[in-house]
Amino acid sequence: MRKHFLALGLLLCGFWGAGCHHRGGDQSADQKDSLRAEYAPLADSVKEELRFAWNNYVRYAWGHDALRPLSRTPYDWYAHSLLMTPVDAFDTMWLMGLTAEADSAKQLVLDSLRVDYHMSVSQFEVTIRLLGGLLSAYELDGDKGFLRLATDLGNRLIKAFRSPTGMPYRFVNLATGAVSGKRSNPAEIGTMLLEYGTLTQLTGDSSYYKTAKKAVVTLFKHRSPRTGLVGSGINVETGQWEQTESSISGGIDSYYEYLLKAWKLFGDEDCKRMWDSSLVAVNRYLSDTVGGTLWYGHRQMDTGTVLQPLYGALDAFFAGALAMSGDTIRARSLQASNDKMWRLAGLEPELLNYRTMHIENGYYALRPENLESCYYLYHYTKDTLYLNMGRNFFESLVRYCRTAHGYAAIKDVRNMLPDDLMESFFLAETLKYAYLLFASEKTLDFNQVIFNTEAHPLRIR
Ligand code: DMJ
Repeated sequence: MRKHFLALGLLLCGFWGAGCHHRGGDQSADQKDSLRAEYAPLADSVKEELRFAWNNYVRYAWGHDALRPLSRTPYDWYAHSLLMTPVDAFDTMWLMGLTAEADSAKQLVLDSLRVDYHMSVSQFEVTIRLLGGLLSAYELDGDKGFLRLATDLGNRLIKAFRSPTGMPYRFVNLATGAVSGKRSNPAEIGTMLLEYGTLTQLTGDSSYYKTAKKAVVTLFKHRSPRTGLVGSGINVETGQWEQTESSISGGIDSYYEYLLKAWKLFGDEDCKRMWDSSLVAVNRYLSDTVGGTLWYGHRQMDTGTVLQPLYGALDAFFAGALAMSGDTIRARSLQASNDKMWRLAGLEPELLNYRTMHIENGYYALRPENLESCYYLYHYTKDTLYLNMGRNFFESLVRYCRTAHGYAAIKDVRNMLPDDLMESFFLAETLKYAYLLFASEKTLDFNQVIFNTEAHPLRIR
């Protein structure tokens, strides 16, 4: 492994496109791509909005997990802060070339992040935001302090997998390893492969990936023998399904995403087989075409019976996954639906009945998935349609969600009233994908990385 670290240090500059001096974000250097040059001012605007969001975090929530922009107060998930926003935002600022801001986040994280508090945390949220953020920070910046924190955190989180089935409990106490939350779901069981696999590659300890993969294989084996679908609630002690509603929505979404991405990131052929087989089931039973428009709804996992024609902001990731898996036709079609969902009220709702087009839940949490898919669609098709779509998404974010002291979620897209929270994923994901969509491709070499579900780029080896 020692050899590996040396090699990594030497290679860090070359793998990230922009090179160490620029730290990314130098769109003007992209002379060859005149179309991209037209969008460079938009990339600059996104960067300014990130700076604005970060400055308000610094001013009103420094040292805490997130900012409440309306009350100008900090928000913490648990009794102690885990510095969600600085960890989540670091790589975005690094890629944008916001050097001073990235340095301040780095200092805060290295000086004060503690991962040994006596408190029970969501192993899923802490894995995707913190572990993913620390690993990506290490791969970009090279400071071993990030890797030390990531390894310490990984060693604590992995205790969540000590269940009779090997599928992780939902919560783990960072200090004691005590677990709770036996009723879990595919997303919270299957969204650790990329982070644990990267930790394995960086430390040489194979147990991280083995543990995460065993849980995913177990979950996959519990799919319905008849349809191949998974449900939305499973008991990790007994392996019994407790909620049999199947969808690509929240609670299941990133389980599928990681099957595909673990194959891409690690070349894991088992994951490819599980993805291929899951995709057949999802397309067969969950896809639903209404008046020529493609959606993915909710079905009973064993019978495929239609339960609800629901689709929402979280489901929007699937267009990008389809594009990444090579199905550009379905990907384009689904991204057209994503755009339609966004335009319905001017911002996308959390949940939509796509048959009646009635908004069932109008909350908008500053979610990234629609912009994320737009970024993938543009990458794979180079169709300017997606640049224009992304421009509209970004402009409506500025129009409706920007407040005097940061960006705010929206209580209901039918009245656009702001809610007092700026989630860390707005800085990790939403603005990162917007920036990468408009910026020079030299900012980040797409073919060298796979983004974890929180948009932290992890390097393909
Ligand atoms: C993020 O934390 C991740 O993208 C996760 O996979 C889903 N929820 C949020 C963003 O919407």
